Amino acid sequence: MAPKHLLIREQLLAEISTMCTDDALPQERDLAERFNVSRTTVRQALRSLADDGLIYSIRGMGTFVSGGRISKGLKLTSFSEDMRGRNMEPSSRVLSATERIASDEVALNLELAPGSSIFEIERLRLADGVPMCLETIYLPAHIFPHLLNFDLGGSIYGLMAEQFRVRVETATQRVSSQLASGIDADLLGVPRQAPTLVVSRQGVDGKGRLVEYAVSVYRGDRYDFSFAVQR
Ligand code: 16G
Repeated sequence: MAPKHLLIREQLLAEISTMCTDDALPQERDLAERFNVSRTTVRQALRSLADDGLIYSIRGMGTFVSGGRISKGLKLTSFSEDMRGRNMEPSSRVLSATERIASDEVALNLELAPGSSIFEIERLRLADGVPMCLETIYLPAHIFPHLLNFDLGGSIYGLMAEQFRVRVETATQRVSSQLASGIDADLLGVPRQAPTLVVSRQGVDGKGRLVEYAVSVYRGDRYDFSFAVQR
């Protein structure tokens, strides 16, 4: 059986999806009583929901439902995991998938020698059928042989793990803003020149190899990024 805190997380997730932004969750003590578990277990479930950006706490006030945005934290996750964690069904429209020689920018970001071969896959990512992000990923061809023969409409991280035993363990990310071009705006279903958040990721596997360079263009109205900072 799944650990208790995961079962409680699932139940709370179902409740949160019917609640409105900034609605208060019941007190820790009441949840512990209702689920017949310790407060430590309740706290564990709440912490995991908070880590995923679904709820937030204000000291002395309680815990509340986060806004309609997907809040990205410090956890390394895939698009599919992000959506499923929020009870949404991920899907993709593959816009293009090719094998080519890496451009200078891509070669630099994957630390490949000039002239190296890469796969370039461009996909529109949707949640419950609603466009969320436009993603272009570049993968070294020697690490993922015959990649284009596989179904690219599902989770690429799932495919990497199952077919190639490669897992992105750490990543360096850069976030910038950009006004949506005409084509991007049409695909994302936002007005032209709408603000977007562009996140580039250099993904490193357990062996320390750069296995992915990805550029994701997120709808500015659906995403935010939150970090704990320290002095
Ligand atoms: C995320 C990653 C992207 C990765 C994708 C895999 C960021 C900024 N980017 O969108 O690098 O390729 O997930 O998702 O988080 P998938 O496994 O659902 O295809």
